Amino acid sequence: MSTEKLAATAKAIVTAGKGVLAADESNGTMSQRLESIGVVPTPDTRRDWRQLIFTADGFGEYISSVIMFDETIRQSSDDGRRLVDILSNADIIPGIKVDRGTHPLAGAQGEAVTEGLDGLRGRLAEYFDMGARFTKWRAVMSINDKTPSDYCIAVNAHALARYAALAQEAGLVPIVEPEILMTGSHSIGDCYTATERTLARTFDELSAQGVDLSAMILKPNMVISGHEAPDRATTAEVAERTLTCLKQNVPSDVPGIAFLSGGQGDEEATLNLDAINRMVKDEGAPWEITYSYGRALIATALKTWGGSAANVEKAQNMLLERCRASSEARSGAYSSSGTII
Ligand code: 5MM
Repeated sequence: MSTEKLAATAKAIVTAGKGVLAADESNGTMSQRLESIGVVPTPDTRRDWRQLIFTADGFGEYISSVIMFDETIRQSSDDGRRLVDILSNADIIPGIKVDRGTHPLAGAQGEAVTEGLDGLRGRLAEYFDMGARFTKWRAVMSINDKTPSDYCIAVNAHALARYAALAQEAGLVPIVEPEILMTGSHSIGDCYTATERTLARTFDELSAQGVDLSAMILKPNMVISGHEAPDRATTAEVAERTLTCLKQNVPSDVPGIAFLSGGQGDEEATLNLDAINRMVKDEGAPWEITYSYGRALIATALKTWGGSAANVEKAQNMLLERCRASSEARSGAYSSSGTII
């Protein structure tokens, strides 16, 4: 596929007013989420949940693209339509998570490396044939007094770049997700430093491995205090530190940045994205800035559903409400009262 076509898909993923839904929970994570609402996890109940999301009327007004897990891209709705076709027919770009999760990094106590490069070329070709047009790979780094180590950042950056190069070769736009976890009591300053080191190394590797930056999307964490930090930074500080860190470390060739929510509450993730985009309105930025949220979009809807067919419409409305709020925040026009300002 031509670079122009890939770059056009990347731009479509971050198109004005829309963002990405990360519905790529692996079976283990999705099963835990279902158990938390009293639903027995099976392929069918996981399918029912994804079907509820993908068939929400008006979902495509706010969502440009959806990241799926391997099981989902192979499934059909209860009336026999392929889930991937339901997305495509609604003009939503189907994507697929291609990493195989995080594993302990040898020689680095408590740190992890993301695996999944073996056989990746073949898997990418299969996903392209199934209708996927973009992919995602997530690396995770945590903050404590010794981490993230240079070693952990380097191996994950190298793997992210190898994945991204293979994805582009297969005609798929790579979403590159280096995540600094919010777990812990670290300060926003510690998060800034870890994010900066990780982004700098990741873009070094992407360039060294010939990845076309105009045909990829960056999915970073916001620069934010740890969950258990005694004095968590304000929304204004998060916006200021995040935008500064990105401006210093993300080349302007990249068309878009789509944040993960990382365990922020849904309202917190919305307000922070809104504050960042308000700053962008004042001072400008070279990239589109949007969302690629998982938990921040689905948490309330999942609880509302509770596995009952009777609650599907109510849950879809909750989902659409969070999508609409994120869409407004993506333009720096969110007010928690729900009015666009
Ligand atoms: C949806 O969660 C994804 C991870 O699931 P597994 O750990 O089960 O593979 C994850 O990759 C997600 O896409 C990102 O972390 C962003 O999700 P959040 O919930 O942080 O916005």
